[in-house]
Amino acid sequence: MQGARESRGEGEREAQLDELREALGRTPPQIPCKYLYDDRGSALFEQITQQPEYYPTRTERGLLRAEAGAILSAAGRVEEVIELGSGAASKIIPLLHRILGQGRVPRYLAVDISARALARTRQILSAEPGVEPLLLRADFAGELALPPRPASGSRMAVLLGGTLGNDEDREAVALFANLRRQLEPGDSVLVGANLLADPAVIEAAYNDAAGVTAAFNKNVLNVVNRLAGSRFDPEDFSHRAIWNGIDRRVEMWLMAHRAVQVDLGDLGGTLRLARGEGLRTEISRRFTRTQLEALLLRGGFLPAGWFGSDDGRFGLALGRAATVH
Ligand code: AVJ
Repeated sequence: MQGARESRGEGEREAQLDELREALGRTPPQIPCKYLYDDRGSALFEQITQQPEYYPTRTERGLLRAEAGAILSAAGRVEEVIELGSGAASKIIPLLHRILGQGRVPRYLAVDISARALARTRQILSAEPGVEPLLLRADFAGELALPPRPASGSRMAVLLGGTLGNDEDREAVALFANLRRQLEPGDSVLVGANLLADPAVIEAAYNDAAGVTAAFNKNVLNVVNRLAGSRFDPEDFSHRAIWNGIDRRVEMWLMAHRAVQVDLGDLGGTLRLARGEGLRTEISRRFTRTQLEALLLRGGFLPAGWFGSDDGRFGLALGRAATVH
């Protein structure tokens, strides 16, 4: 058993090294954003959500609280909520309460790539009598080993926090299509997404005065160093987050403030960057309702509800799993 576990860990590391090698080899070089979320990164992200400039979490939480009833009516007899990227599970409680209020006991399956995030999920849910959380550590972009369906009622997958914004269209459609294959007609997906807003407001959210986002961004270099034995020095890089109005997304970069040559360890070779060149560590897109509904449709979900915040900065799209012909 032990051996099997070790070889799985080793296989996982090899896959991560391949992925990093490929991403760092692009022009410009990139680090996939999921590497931002080691234990420290997950803790820093939680701190980001508490910064005054970072509006998405607050806006989405308010929206979910206000619309929980309407969302559940539109989704129809939900017995199980599957949260993809549960993190600190800070936003899902009103939905679960509403199901409890309808006299049913919701099942709550939390899926996250981070063991620390799942531990936080369990801690937060322990204050919620009547909800039995199931925890699944997995990369939800891949195949999910879902437990058997509830005996009656439907399943609702939720992807909150604007996580979808990290994906290009192709990846977003693949994510929905993959999810659709694991659901039945009548099940649904609820997607929280950032919408177009004033670029100044958006840029401020990714350049908080306290520097938490900068620390979060630079931490990814420690994650790569630990995984690959590479020798990035976070001190050589500055945090940069800019609004790209052509592709309608925030881009997070780590810019070298001097010429650097980085020994890439087990990734092999050396990464050379001139002063002012950088690595892209994240995209965070801003959508329109039409765009989101088109992505859902392409992934096999029929648009079944829309819930927008009063300030227009955030929206929740409900999709219903379409019958496959
Ligand atoms: C967790 C992906 C939604 O894109 O706003 C926050 C991550 N990056 N500050 C986002 C993030 C920088 C966040 N998501």
